[in-house]
Formats: sequence, structure tokens, C-alpha cells
Amino acid sequence: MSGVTDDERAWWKEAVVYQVYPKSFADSDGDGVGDLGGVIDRVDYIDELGVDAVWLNPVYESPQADNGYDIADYRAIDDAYGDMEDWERLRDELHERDVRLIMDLVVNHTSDEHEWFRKSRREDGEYADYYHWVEGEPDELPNDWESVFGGSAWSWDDEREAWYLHLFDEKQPDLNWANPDVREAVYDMMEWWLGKGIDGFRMDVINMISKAEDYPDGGPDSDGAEHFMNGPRVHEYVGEMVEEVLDDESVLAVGETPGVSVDDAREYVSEDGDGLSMLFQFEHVTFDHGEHKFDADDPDLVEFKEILAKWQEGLADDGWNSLYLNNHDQPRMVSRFGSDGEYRRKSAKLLGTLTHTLGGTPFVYQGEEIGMTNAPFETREALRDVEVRNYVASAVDDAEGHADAYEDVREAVEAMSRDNARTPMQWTDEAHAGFTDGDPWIDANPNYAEVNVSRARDDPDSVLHYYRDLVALRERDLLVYGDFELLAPDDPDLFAYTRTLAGGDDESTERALVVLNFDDEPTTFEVPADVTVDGLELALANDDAPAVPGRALDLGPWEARVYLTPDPEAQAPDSAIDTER
Ligand code: TEU
Repeated sequence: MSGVTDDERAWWKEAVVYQVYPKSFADSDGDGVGDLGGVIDRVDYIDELGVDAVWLNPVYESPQADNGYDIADYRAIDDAYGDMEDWERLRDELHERDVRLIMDLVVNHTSDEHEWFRKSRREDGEYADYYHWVEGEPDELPNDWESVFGGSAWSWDDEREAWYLHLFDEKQPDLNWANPDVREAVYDMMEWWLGKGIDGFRMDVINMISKAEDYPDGGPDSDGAEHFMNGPRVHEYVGEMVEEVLDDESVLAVGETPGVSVDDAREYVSEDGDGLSMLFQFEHVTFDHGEHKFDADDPDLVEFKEILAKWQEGLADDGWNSLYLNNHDQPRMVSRFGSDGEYRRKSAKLLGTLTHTLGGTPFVYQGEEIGMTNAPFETREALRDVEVRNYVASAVDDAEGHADAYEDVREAVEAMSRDNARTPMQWTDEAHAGFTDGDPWIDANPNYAEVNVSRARDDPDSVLHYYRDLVALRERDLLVYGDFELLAPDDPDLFAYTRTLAGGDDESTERALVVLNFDDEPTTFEVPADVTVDGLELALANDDAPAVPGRALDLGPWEARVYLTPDPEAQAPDSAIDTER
């Protein structure tokens, strides 16, 4: 019997969450845009993966300036995605399969087409103070804060004759959380969705909702972030939100918090913190950034390991980690951290092994489970995302019409653009990867003929079947709650670690050894003397591997192995664990 007490347990700790970006998942009405009908048509596919919950990116009414992260009505489904009936059907189909539904909560900002902003522009009663307005002259910016998407974070509004703040696109004005009416209105909306039976929220840039009073300038070389990242009243607001709306521990509350450190994170998730379930921290997906994300270097494995180990250890006793290597804002993980040519399948499996054998809750981004890769963007016209279009515009247009200036930034765009994550889900080798019968809003990755669900389903050695085994492996408390210890921290190619779960006595202590070769070349891992290999058996590997580990493990390129002590629950599911996949 494992030593985990009921108090420690929570469904969202033992869950694997599948992230659906509806605009690119599946189109059911042929308009070239993914929709709720398309997700409903594929709930069995999601269920077969064995996941426990779906995080649905925004489907609310939106002019789509930032693909739905600019909401015009929080209680309405955007026509392109369907209607509330479709949403309710999706909710029911998922719940019938014991798959929970997590909605995106975007309350740092709204769309400028939201009724609140329309009224605020007109200084209409209580709405006048719903946003961050600064009186002034149209040629005099309030301060030097920069938008995440480039340029100033302020825009002049002719109707109100004042400046308003937008940390993202100018069609995404930031809400003024210092105004208690704003907070109340947000809590009402959250209650409304909880009343509709959702199981939790993923909270968009929730650590950016509090801005420093009087909007002081940022320091030298700063975009002002020190005045709005983890701002002065953020814990008051998040704490209040949890108290008012999220005091039920069975409701998952995962905060997206760019720029947080482990210490910052504890203030949001620890026992005495604000009470969020977990965070999406960004250190392991930004450490390779240079001046900005489009100036990225090749990720260094030693630094990567150091960061992940720090978070594993940092939140081990008080808090909980989310585990992800890509999402709708990041390039495809197999292209960034793996090897998407000859070793695409093996490295996709290896990276999945990493996110499913660390401590925390794994998030699988649509397409990751079939090893989808970054896509070619041959022309700037192929790009869709506001962030990369702004970047290209700033890089190309400043080149005084230098004809093929796009070529100068193409490599960086193809490596780091968010559009890599947003190309259509690859279902079949038919036109547009079987995503739509219409004309897709963004082109499918031309490798869909080879990389697609239908092919993966028919191939027992596919990344898809391996992911099903990974998800099944999470049944072990050891992999969910076990202590983490990094081995060989300075090895430039190997990522190896143990997980240990103390039982009632020594006898029942469970152990795991995970060894991952992040390189195109074979290597040998010498198991440190203080690591016991006795009793360890191969539970999963992405290549032929010895059933029990010796003191030295010879690993092929991008090889991954998971060794576990026998499951005290003993009833290992038949099909789930197959030693060679
Ligand atoms: O992302 C916030 C965020 O940090 C990202 O913008 C990130 O910095 C950037 O993509 C890295 O290049 C959230 C949503 O996930 C994103 O899709 C939205 O664009 C953004 O907030 C604004 O709502």
C-alpha cells in the first residue's frame, strides 16, 4: 500500500490533461476553422488516450484579434465555434467518459469590443473605471511600458480622449482589478461557468492583473514588467478570487504565470499561499531566449535539467508542478527539444517520457501524442499569429523594403513562432490533413501525409500507442507523488533521475529510475553507486532494452527507459504496460 495519505491526494494531481486548441483541432462545418462539433466528433479519440481532463482554449465570442484571447462576451460561444448547445453537448460527452472539462479564464484583459470597454470609453457610469485610463496628450505616452506583442503598451482613444493600457494587443485592453466592481463581475462570470458544470479554470496571465499605482516608468532596459508582473496587490486579488469562487478543492485552478520564480510560485500555490492548484511557469521554455524569443539559441541540456530539477525540488513539499514542454504559445517540442528528422518518433516518445515521469501534472498539447513538428512558413503571408506578424513587420519593414528581408528572419520564425503549434491537427493523409473539407484558416504542415492519427493508430510502434502507455503508467502513485532526485547533472547528453515513494516500511518503498539520451549519438550511463538497481524492472522503453538494469546502461540515440519496482497494487493492467514500444 503506498504511503500517500488521502489529504495529499487530489484528482488533478493524478490526472493527465489534454489541451485542445479548438481553432486548429477539427472543423465539422467545412468553414476551414476548427469548432466544438469537431471536438465532439473526436471525444473517443481523446478518451482512448486515457486522459482525465481536457483544457479547452478560449471559444467565447471574440473578434479573434488574438485567436480568442480577446473576449467580447464571456457567456457566449463564438459563432465560428458553434453555440452554447454545442458546448453543453461537448461537456456531457466528456463527462460521460469521466473526462473533466477545464475552461480558459481570460480576465487580465477583455476585447475592446466587449460591452464593458464600449461603456468605459463613454465613461458610462460604473464602467468608467473598469480599465486603466490615463488622461494626457495624444503625443505623450503615460510611460515606457511595452506590449508583449511589441510596441507601446498604451493606445490613445479618441472617444474617451485618454490613453488606455494593453499589455498585449491594442484590441485587448487590461481590466482595472483595483476596481472591486470589476472583480465582482469576474467572480459572477466564473460562478456562472462553474454552475454549468465545468471542473476548473486555466487562468490566463493571472500574475499580471495588478499594476503599480501611478504607472511608474520601467527601469533601464526594462519593458516595465517589474511594475505589472506579480504586481503589488496580485496576491490580494488571487486570494480573494479563490476565497470567493474556488474554495472547493475539487475545482482545478491552474494559473498561467510568466516570469515567476520558485519562490514567487509558492505564494500562489503553497499551503499558506493564495490557494491555486498549480501554475504554468515559463523558465524551461524561455531559458533559450536571447534578447527576445525570436533570438533563441539551441537549448542546453545541463541548464534545462537544472531548471526542471529546481522546480521539482522547490515545490516538492509545498505546492504542485504542471508538466509541459509545448502548448499553443510554444513551438512544437519535438522540433525544439527533440530531433524532428530521423529521430522524430524516438525523441517524441523520449520527451513524453520526461513529462510523464516527473512529479506534477502532465499536460499533453494536441498533436504532441503523434509527434507533430514545427512547420515551414515560406512567406510572411503564411503567418497568422499577431505576435509573429508584429515581429516580422518590425524586422522587415524597418529594412526599407529590402526585398527578401523575410528570409533574414524566416529561420527564427520557423523555430519559435506560435503558429507552429496552431497548424491543423493531422488526422489523415487526405487534403488539409483531414482537418477540414473547406479552406483551412492556416495551412497544414506538409508532413501530414506521414504524420497523422490514422497512420499512428494502425502502427503499434507509433508515438500515439506509446503515449497511451505513458498515460497508463501514471496510475502508479510512485510517478505522481514520489520524491525526485536528479542524477548526472553535468552530463551534456543524458537526463537521468530517480523517483522514490516511501511506503509504510523499507520493504514497501517504491523506486523508479528514468534514463533519457537527448542525443543523436549512443552513450553509456553509469548508475551512481548510491542508486539501488535491485528490484527494478523495465516498465516502458522506446527501444529494445534489457528487462532489468545493470550498473551501466548502453543507450542508443534518443533512447528512453523507465525502470520501476513492482507495483504494490500488483494488478498491472494487461494491455497498458508493454515493455517494448
Ligand atoms: O499567454 C501569455 C504569454 O505569456 C504569452 O503571450 C507568451 O509570452 C508569448 O506567447 C511567448 O511568446 C497567454 C495566452 O496563452 C496567449 O495565447 C495569449 O496571446 C496571451 O496570454 C494574451 O491573452
